[in-house]
Amino acid sequence: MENSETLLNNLNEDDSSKYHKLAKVIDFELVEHQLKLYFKQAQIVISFLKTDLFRLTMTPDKKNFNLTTTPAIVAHNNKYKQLEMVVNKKLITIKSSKLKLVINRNRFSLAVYDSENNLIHSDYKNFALGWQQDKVRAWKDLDPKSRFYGLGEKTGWLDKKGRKYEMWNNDTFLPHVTDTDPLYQSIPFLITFTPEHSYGIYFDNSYRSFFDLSSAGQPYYSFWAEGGQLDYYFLNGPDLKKVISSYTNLTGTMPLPPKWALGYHQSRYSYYPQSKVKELAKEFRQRQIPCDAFHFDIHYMDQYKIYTWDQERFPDPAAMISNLQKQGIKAVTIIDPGVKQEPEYELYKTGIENNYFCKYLEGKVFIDKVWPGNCAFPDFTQTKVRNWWAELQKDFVELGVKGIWNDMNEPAVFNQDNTMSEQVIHQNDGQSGSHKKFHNLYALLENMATYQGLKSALKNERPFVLTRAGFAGIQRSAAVWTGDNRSFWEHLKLTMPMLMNLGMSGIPFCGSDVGGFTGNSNGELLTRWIQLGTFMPFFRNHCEIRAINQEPWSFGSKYETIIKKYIELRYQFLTHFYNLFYQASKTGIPVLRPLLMEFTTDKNCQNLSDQFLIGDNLLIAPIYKPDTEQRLVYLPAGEWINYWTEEVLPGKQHIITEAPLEKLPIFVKANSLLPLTEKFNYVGEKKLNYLELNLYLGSKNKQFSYTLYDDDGLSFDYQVKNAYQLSKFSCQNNNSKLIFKQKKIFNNYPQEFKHYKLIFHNLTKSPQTIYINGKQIKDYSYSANKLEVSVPVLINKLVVNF
Ligand code: MIG
Repeated sequence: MENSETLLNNLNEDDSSKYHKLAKVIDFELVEHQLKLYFKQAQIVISFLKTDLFRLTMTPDKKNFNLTTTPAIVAHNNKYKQLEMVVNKKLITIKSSKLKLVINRNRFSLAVYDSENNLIHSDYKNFALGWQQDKVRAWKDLDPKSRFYGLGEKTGWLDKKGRKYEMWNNDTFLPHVTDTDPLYQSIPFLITFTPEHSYGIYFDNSYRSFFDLSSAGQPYYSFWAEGGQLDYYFLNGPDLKKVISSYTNLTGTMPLPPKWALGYHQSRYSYYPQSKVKELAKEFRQRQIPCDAFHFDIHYMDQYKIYTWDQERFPDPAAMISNLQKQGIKAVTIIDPGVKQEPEYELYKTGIENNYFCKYLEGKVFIDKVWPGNCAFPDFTQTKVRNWWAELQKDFVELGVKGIWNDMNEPAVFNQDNTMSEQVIHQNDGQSGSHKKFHNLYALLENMATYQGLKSALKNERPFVLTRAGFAGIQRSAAVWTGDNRSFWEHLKLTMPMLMNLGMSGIPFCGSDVGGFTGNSNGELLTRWIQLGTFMPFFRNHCEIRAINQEPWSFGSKYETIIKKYIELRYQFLTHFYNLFYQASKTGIPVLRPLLMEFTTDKNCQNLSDQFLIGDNLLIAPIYKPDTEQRLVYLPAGEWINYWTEEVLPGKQHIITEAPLEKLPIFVKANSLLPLTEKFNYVGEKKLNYLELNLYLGSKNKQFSYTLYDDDGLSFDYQVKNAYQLSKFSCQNNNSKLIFKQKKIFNNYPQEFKHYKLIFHNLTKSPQTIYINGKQIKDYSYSANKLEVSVPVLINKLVVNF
C-alpha cells in the first residue's frame, strides 16, 4: 500500500469514520520560499513567510488548490527565500536560520526542529494529515509536558488540555454555563507551551472546525475543519510572548482605542426613555461615580429597526447625546445585522434594490426572524456591502454617537440552527461560497466595515467598536465582550481564564458583563465583579431586560461606597492602562496576562486560572466566592508588596491574604514602577497636574525602569503627526543612595502633568541620599517606610532616539 494513500481508522471516539492519508511523496520542488510536495491524490505547499514562520497548505485533489487566505491574515506577502534543502532517499530537509523541517518521503510526516536541533513539533506518527469527503484534518504528537492556550473565547481552565473545542460562532440562546461550547467567537489559534519551547498553530480555515486536545487521553492532539484546505501557519517561539507577537503580526494588532473607552461603561438592556437616560447621568455625576460611556440597547430603535430611533422614547437623540457629552458621557449604540423586512424601510429597500442581502443559490433573499420579526441579512463578504455599511455610520456619528456595539452577529437567528441556513450563498466579490464557509467570517467582515465607517465619519477621532462575535483578526476592528453570562459567582470566576486566553489569542481589549447579564445580581456579587472589572481591559456593567437594577448604587450605600472606590481606582490607573494598551497595539502582548507569561518556568503558574497580571508587575487575585474574606494567592519568584498594607512578601510561595469586602487583593512586584493619578470622573474632565510615580523598591538593589507613552488620547495625530511622547524613568537603589532619572525619549506632544510625585515604597531606612537627574535633593518627607518627593516634569529638548 506504500504507493497510494491508504485509509486509516480514526481513533478518535468522536469520529470513527475513515480518513484518506498522505503516503509517498511522488515529486517535489523548492521554488523560492516554497517547498511543493506532490502526492498521488493531494499536494502540499510549505511557504516560508519568515525564518520562523511557515504556512502549510494541504489540498486533496478533489479540491481547488489556492493560496488565498481568510480576511484574518494581513501580513501574507512576506517571503523568506534563504532556504537550504538536503534530500536523501528517506528524507527531505529544509532549513531556515531558525527552523529545520524534516519530511518523511515514503509516508508523509513532518517534524520541526529548532536551530539547536531540538525537536519542537511533529506530526503524529500514524496519521499526520488526512481528509475524508470535505473534511481535512491534522494529527500532532502530544508532548506530555505541554500545555495548550489560546483558542479565543472558550470556557474551561487556563490550560485547554483534555478538552475538545468547536469553532462555530454561536449565540447559545440559553445563556452559557461553564462548559458550553461553542460560544460567539471563533479564533482557531492554538498555542502549545512548554517552559523550554512554545509555538503557535493558526488554522486559517473559516469552516466549522474542531480542536481535540486529547479529550479522550489520546497520545496526539488534532484539529480539523468541515471544508476547505488544511491550511495552517506554524509560528515559532521559543518564547510565549514571541508566539503572540508573531500571531498579531500575521493577523494584525488592536489599534490604540480612544482613552475614554478604557473608562467605566454603564449599560443595561435597555435604558429608555430619554428622560431616564438623563436621570442616569445625573445620578452618576451627583454621586461622583466616574463613568465615560452609556450603552444604548435595542429599545432605542423604532421597532428594532437598525439605524432608527423610536420617536416617542427618544424624541431628540442629538440633544440627549450632546447633553451627555457635556457631562463627559459618550453614547454607544447597539446594532444588529438583521434588517427588518418592510417595504417602506429605507435600509431594507436599499438592500433589496442593490443586491446587498444574503441569498440562496436560486436568488431568493434569506429571510428569518430576529428582534424586528422577519429580517434580511447584509452579505458582508461583498466590498460594496461593507462600503454601504460603513456609510451608514455617518448619520449616527452626526447625532454624536462615538461607538458602535455589534450584537447578534454570529449571525444569531431565531430558528432551530440559531443561525442562517447553510444553503445561503455569499457573493464574496465573485469568489462565492456557502454559509458553511462564511459563517465564522460574518462578524469579522461586519466589524471591519463598522470600524472603517466610524473612522471616516469621526474624522480624526478614534472609533470604539464592541462586538460579540468574531474570527481571528477581530482585534483590528473591535473590542470583545464575552456575551451573555449569568449573575453567578461561577461566571465571575470563568471570566479570568477566558480573558487570559482571549489576550493570548491576539485580543487584548476584552471583558465580561460586570455584575452578570442574566438573572439578578446582588450587592456582594456586583462589588466583587466591579473589583475584577477595575482590572479588566474592557470594563462595562451590563444586565438583561428582566434583571433587577445593578447600577453602582442599586444595592445600598454599603456597596456603593466600595464600588465607587474601585471605579475611581480604575481612573487612577488609567494612565498605566493606556500605556499598556499602547504596548499591546504595538506588540500584541496583552494588557491582562496569565502569570505564566512572565514566569514561564514556574509550574505553579501554568494552569493558574484565578489570578492574573496587569502588565508585568501588578498581580490581581479577585475574590470569586460569596462570604469569603480570605483567599489563597500564589506569589511567583521575586518579592511582592501588598498594595494596601505595603507588607513585603517573598515570592515562590502561597499565602493567605485578607480580603474583606472592600479589599481586592493586589500585589506589586518589587523593583517596578506604577504610575497613578488623582481620581477624576471621566477622561478629559480636568487637567491632571501631577503623576504619581510609585517606585516599589526591592530589598535587593536593582535597577528598573518604566517607559510612559502619552498622546491626546483621542485623535490619530499620534500616527499622522507623531504627536506623542515617550518618557523613560529609571531608578536605582544603591546602598542607601537613591537615584532617579527621567529622560524624554520622544517629545512631540506636551504632557499634561506638571509634576511627578515620586513615592519610594519599601524603604526601611531613612534618610537616604537622593539624586534626581543628577542633583542631590534635600526636600522630601519620610514616614512609614515611604519617602515622597515632588519633582517638576523635565521639559528638555527633543531627543529622538529612533
Ligand atoms: O437576544 O440586545 O448579548 O448584551 O443586551 C438578546 C439585547 C440580544 C444579546 C446581547 C446582550 C444584549 C441583548 N442581546
